[in-house]
Parts: sequence; C-alpha cells; structure tokens
Amino acid sequence: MKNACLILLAICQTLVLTASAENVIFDFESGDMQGWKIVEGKFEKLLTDRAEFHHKQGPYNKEGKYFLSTLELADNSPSDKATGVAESPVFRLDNAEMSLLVGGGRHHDTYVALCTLDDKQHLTASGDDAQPMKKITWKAPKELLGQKVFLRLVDGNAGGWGHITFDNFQAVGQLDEAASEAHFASRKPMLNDIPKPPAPEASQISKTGIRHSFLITGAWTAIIGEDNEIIWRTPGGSRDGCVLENGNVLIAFGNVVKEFTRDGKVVFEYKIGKGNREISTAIRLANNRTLITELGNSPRLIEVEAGGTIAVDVVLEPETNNAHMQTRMARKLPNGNYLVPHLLAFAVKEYQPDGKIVKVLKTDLEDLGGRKAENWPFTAIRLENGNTVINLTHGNKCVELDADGKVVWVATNADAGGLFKDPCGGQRLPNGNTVFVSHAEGRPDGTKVFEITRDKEVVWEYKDPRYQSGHEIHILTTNGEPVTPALR
Ligand SMILES: [Ca+2]
Ligand SMILES: [Ca+2]
Repeated sequence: MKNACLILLAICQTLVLTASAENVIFDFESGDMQGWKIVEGKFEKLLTDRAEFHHKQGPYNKEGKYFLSTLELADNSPSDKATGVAESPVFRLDNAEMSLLVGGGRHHDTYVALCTLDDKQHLTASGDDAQPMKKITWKAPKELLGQKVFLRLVDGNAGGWGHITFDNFQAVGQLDEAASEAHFASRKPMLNDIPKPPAPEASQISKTGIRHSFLITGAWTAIIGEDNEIIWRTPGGSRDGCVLENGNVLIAFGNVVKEFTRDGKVVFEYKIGKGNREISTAIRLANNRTLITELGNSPRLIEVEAGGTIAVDVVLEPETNNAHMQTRMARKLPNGNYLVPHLLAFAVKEYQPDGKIVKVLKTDLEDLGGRKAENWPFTAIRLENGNTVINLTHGNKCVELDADGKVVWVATNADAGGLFKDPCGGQRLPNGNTVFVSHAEGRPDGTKVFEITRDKEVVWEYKDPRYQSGHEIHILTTNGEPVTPALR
C-alpha cells in the first residue's frame, strides 16, 4: 500500500512537472550543445567561446561565454564556406513571448527559425550583415501555444556574410526528450530546398502616389517610365545627360558626348580633347551649342557648336590635379556665366565666359561640419530666387545656399533615414521638392533615387535591381505631366 502511494505520488509529481511552465533556455553556458545536433552539412566548431570579431575586434554582444556560430573553423579561423543545419531539442511552447540573439548574414539562407514537427518554419530571424548579435523578440501566433516546436539554425550560404550566430534563446515551455528523439530520427533534409525569395522588381514607392518618368545615368543609361518600364536605353556607363525638347537624348560618357535619337542614331558627337581624361558635363544650351566640361591636365569648360567647333573655352580652377575629382555637372546661368562645382576645392565657382571667377560658394562651412565633413559639391543648381542647390557627395547631404553663400536649407541622413549614400546628381522640382541619386546604393532592393519635401519628408523612392549605381537624373514627368523648368 505504502509503495502504491509512493508510485501514485511520483506519477502526480510527474504530471505537475509536465503541466507546469518552465523556462526553455538555450544559452550554451554549460559548454555543450544542450541537445542541439548538426543534422545536415558540417560545421567544424559550431559551439564557440570566441570573445571578439575576427577582423574588427568588436564584442559579439553574446550572452555569457558560449554561443553558436557557423563561421568558426577548428583552428579558430573564420570561413563562410561551411553550410549546414543544426536543430534544437523539441519543446512544448507555453507562452507566445520568446527572445534570442542573432548575428551574421541577412541572406535568405542564413537564419534561425522556430519550426513545428510538420517541418513548417513559423518565425525566422537573420543577422544584418554585421557581427554583433542583436536581440530579437518573437511573438508566436496563438495556434502554436501548447504545440511541440524546435529551433533550426540554417547556413546555406558559402559567400560573403554567409554565416549565422545565435545565443540566449529564452522561452516558456517544456523540453520533450521523447519527441526530440523521434524528430531527429525522422527529419527530412531541407538544406538544398531552401526557397529563394522572389527577385526584387523595379518599384516606385510613394504614400502620396507620386510616379515619375526620368532619364538616369550611371552604371545604366536609360529612360524609365512611370510604370518602371524601360522606354529607351543605350549601353555603357555615363555621367551627365538630359532629354532634349525634341525627345533626343544627350549623354556624357567617360570620354565622349553623344546625342541619340530614340531609335539609337547618333546625331551629335564630341570626343574629349587631347591630354584630358574625363568628361563630366553635357547640357544643350539655348543657343543650340553643347556645354561640356573636361577633366585632366587642362580642366576646361567648353561650348561646342553642332558641327563640332569649340566656340567658348574657359579654363577651370579646380584646385587639384586629381582629374577625377576636378568637377562634375556644370551649368550655364541666364546671365551668361557658368556655375561649376569643384569637389576638392569645396566650392562652387561662378565663371564669366572670359574665365574670371565672380563668385565662390563654399561647402566646407562650419554650419555644415567644416572641412572634415568632406562635403564635396557635385551639383550646382541655381534657382530663380538666386539660391543654389548643391548635392554634397561623400558628406551625404544636400544644401541650399543663398546668394551670399549662407545656408538656408540643408537635408542630411538624419532627415532622409540614411538614404543619402554618396548623393550625386539631383533635381529641384517646381513644387520645391528635391530629388537625389544615391551613387553608392548597390543593393538590389536599395533605394537608388529619392525625393524629399521642403519639410524633409521622403515622399518618393525608386528601387531598381536592374542596375547598381546611378549618377545623374532628369525627371521628365510626374503623374503624366511634364516637369518644367528642369532645375538640375
Ligand atoms: Ca551564451
Ligand atoms: Ca556559410
């Protein structure tokens, strides 16, 4: 009888334990895998106590001493080449709230997932292409409560940032040894069947419904329609350019300027002068000449007749022998002078046709962070009120200066949510909004061009995985209406 009571008590205790909520913690502080198994592929040293990053020596933000990393080789050197899958023991999930630390790659095939025994992945988390682990909180959907679940660590990627790190998973539930054994014995391989995310498509994003068509130069030279279709395209990387009133397209390539008809016929061509190295400007003037700037041993601004004769030749003063950094998009003013941005001179200079400099607008102003902010002027867009809009590449901002060179408006990455990534060309729209091309945005799903209001609200973004960096833009229409004047 006494034995029977003890057995009954033991059964009751087991029932109570089974029903009670406990913490499921995978922090690896016992110095072992806590029942995790590498179920596919191979990781030489998944459990690691590495203290700092391999290259930059920063802290991993790990919890305690041990964590899991698919980056580590047995000799403690790093390699993204390993691929595989590791899975945790099975546990019953009793509370929706969970937290974990995750770092490493942000690929579709580097992630941690919460899975059910039917192999479905319900919640996933990846790194940010960064070493420090970040804290992730998950909230499970109701139907998962009381279900048997497990964690899956996936590294299907052998390229850059092809690894994942993981630590300190915390949940409320109960480990289930029998279910774990059954799962490990019966699981099916999945490493070679990770679904690829849909390829990103060209898109224009605007809460207020803005759609633009535009010419874009850079790694691509194309006219994009309001529905993102390619209306016109020519091969080769380009610098400056514009769409002319007759529909032809004038493009400055590295060492030649060409005017194309829409069916690709070249109707004007100017090749760079001997001894110079780059061309950075191509604008058709009201007098039907073409304004061009040349960079190199003899930096100059020229007006070229339709037949190729050089009618005006202005020596530029870029204050550097670094040809590539001498100047970008120069423009002619209604008063007949020229406005020329000089990157390393930290200045936009206004030249008379006789070469005399009559005004200098500085971009290394203390208001803008001084010389150390590296505000290299890339555009010089004179507005009707006499102000000048200057995109500052490298310094990642846009500034509007008044006629005396004082800052009257500035937009930075604090305003634009980080979208300035070496802004190059741009355009001030008739409604006062400004459009920027971010040259250094190379991600397929990154924002290549964006528009902000005078109040510095981003109201339009253009993403296009078909090309990488952009250089200059000419907005042609907005919601079907032509954009004039083209202040750019
Ligand atoms: Ca740990
Ligand atoms: Ca890998």
